[in-house]
Amino acid sequence: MTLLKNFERYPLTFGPTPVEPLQRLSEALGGKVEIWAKREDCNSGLALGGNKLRKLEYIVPDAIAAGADTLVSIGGVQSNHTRLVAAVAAKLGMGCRLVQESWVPVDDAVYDRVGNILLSRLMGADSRIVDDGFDIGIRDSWKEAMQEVREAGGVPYGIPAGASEHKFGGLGYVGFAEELRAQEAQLGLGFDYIVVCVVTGSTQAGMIAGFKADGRAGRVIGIDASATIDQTRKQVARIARNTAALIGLEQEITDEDVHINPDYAYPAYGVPSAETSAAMRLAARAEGMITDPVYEGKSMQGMIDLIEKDFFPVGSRILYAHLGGVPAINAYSYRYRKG
Ligand code: 5PA
Repeated sequence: MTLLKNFERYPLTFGPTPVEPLQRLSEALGGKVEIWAKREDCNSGLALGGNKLRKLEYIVPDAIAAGADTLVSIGGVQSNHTRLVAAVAAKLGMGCRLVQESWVPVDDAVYDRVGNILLSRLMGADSRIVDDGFDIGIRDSWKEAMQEVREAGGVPYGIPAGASEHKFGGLGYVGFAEELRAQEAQLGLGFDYIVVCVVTGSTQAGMIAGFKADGRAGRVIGIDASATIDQTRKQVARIARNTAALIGLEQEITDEDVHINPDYAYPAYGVPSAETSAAMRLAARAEGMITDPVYEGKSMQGMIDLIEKDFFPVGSRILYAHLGGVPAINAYSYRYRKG
C-alpha cells in the first residue's frame, strides 16, 4: 500500500475482497465482454459489511486521537453508511447518534422498521428520523446532533454523509486501487474498466486518485444514483483532487478523469425504475448475486445497458465494484413481493 504508507489504518475488514468472474451474466449479455465483480459487499463481519468500512478504516484513528466517545453521522432512513457507523461505534465501545433524513418518497409499510435502520437500532445507535429531503452536502441537522452530544457532556466525532466530505474520506478507495493492482498481478490479467455506483462521491473519487497512478482514472465509470448530477460531479472532482494532494500524487486530476454517467438515476434517488429491477433480477438469477434498488441495482442497470449499447469494446474485461447495500431491499418488500 505504497500510496497510503503515511496514513494510519484501523482494521475493520477481513482483508482484500474477493475478485470473481461472473460468467453466466457475461454469457447472458452475449459474451462480448468479460464481467467480473470485486465483492466489497462481503468485506467484513461488521453488520453485513460494505464500502463504508473501507473509508472508515482511515477515519477511526482520527476519531480515537480526538478522544471522541460518540460517533455522529447522517444519511437517509435506509442509509447503509449510518448502519456501518453504528457497527463501528459498537465495535469501538463508543456511543452513536444518527440523523436519518427522509431522502426517499417510498411508502412501503415497513420502510422505517426493517433493513438498515433495524440493524442500527439493534446495535444500540440513537437513531432519529427527521423530515429533511435528499442532499449529499453538510447539513445543519448533523451539526445540531453534534451540539446535543456536547451539551450532554459527550465528545462527538462527526462523520458526514457517506464519509465523503471528511478529509480522509477518499483514502479507503485509493486502497481499493492498490489492492486490485496486486490481485491483477496474482491473477495474471488486467481490467479495462471499473464500474461503480456514485452518490456522495468518495468511493469513486478515491478510485480516481488510486487509479490515476496507473493511467486508468478515466476508466472508472461512475454510475450516478443521486439524480443530482451537477452536485455529485463537482463533489467527486473535488474529493479526487483533495485526495490526490493528500497522498502526494504527482499527476494532476483532470476533468477527463471524472467519468460519471447520469442516465440511470431516474426516476429519483432511492426509487428503482422498471429497468433497475430488471437488472437486479438478472444478476440474482444468473449469478445468485443480490443488488439493492437504491445503489447497486442502478450501477448494475448502467453496466448492462452500456454493454448492450457497445460502449465497451468487444473483449473488454469489466470489473463491477459491488459496494454492498443489500439490507435496504427489505424496505421494498411490496415491490419485490413476487420476486
Ligand atoms: C453507497 C452510498 P458514495 O456515497 O461513496 O458515492 O457511494 C455510493 C454508494 N453503494 C454505493 C452503496 C451500497 C452505498 O451505500 N451510501 C450512502 C448511505 O448513506 O448509505 C452514502 C449515501
